[in-house]
Amino acid sequence: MKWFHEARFGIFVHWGLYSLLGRGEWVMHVERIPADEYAKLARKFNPKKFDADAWAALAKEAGARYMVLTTRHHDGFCLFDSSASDFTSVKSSAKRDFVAEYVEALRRAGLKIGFYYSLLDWRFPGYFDREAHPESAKALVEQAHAQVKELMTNYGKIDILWYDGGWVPGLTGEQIADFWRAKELNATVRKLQPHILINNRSGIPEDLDTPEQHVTASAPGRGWESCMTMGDSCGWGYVHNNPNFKTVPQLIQHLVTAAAGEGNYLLNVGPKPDGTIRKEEVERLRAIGRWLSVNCESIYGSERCPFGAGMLGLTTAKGNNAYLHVFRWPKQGELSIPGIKNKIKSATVLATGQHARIETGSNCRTFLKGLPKRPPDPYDTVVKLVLDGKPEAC
Ligand code: H79
Repeated sequence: MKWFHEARFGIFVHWGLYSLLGRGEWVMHVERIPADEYAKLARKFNPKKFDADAWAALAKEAGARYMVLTTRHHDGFCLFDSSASDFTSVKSSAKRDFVAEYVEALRRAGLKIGFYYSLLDWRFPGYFDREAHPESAKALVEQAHAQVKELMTNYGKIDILWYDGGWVPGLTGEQIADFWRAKELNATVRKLQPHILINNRSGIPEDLDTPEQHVTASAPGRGWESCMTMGDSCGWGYVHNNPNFKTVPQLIQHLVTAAAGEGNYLLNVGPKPDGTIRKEEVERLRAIGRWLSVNCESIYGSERCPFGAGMLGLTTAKGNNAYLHVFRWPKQGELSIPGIKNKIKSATVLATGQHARIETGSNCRTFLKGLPKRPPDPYDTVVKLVLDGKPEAC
């Protein structure tokens, strides 16, 4: 878990046949497109501009430390070579193993490597009705075992296995793990990839909780990672007209909220069918990267801080340092922070290097003065507090 806690920020990539339609990754199911009709998209999926090095370079520019790619989503189409299925990018018009290209590019860039894999596959009637189609249900589970083994065997060291689609109609809790034979599967995964982190979506908690579309911390000591879309929540895959892209400060606040709870933020992009990443996403990732280049020490390897930032934002910590994340810079440029027990040795604005004058009042009140009236950083001004020991609240 060490690298994972150091990382704090990853990029999720949803990309597959559905990208061609531009109505999100659920389009086949929601629009009830028959499997044979949907499969014809494989003939059109030939992304000439796909460049895994460009994806990796953008992730690095954003300050992310890892990526997670949909090696296969609920439609069953694989971006990798599989002996368990013909419905793959290798056996259709592209004739490329995109997972292999992705892995090689991430390794070159020094990024950690995550594989998203959907256990469910809408093409199997046995997924929807196990009793009517027992053979299909059995084949579905066998395919999942075979493909996870391929992914864990053919691409060298993999850092995260991100299951999804474990949900099975009518089953709950342990029944889900039993249906997928997840205990057996994950034991095999760990034998093949001893260092891997596995998420909690195969019916077994494993290493990581995965809040989706919200940032909510798990109990201290438990690994967690919030995944979110940049635009409307129904579209992880490319959505042609996506009118509600979050603003840069919203995205930065999500990242800081995750870091404040000792968790990670997995921010999604949905590349276009040609493999390029749209302007709206590129711009936002670059802006986050610019912010992180100045403020990274408050994020990477962050710890929980026992005191907050009052009305102004959130706090993170590391060792004897606390970081005030001021999202809402106050009118007179004087910060009022309640609840700090420590003696503060210095208070510095990371964006400008300016030192604040420190005054303390009764009731454990701290005032940071002499700062500008306008926010030094329009997104989140981080003030680093060097303390006399580990942060303590009063
Ligand atoms: O891969 C992404 C989603 O496709 C997947 N998990 C993330 C990481 C996911 N699987 N299930 N769900 C999300 C929740 C299901 C939401 C739905 Fe809908 C509500 C499916 C149908 C109605 C949202 C709205 C998606 C399509 C319409």
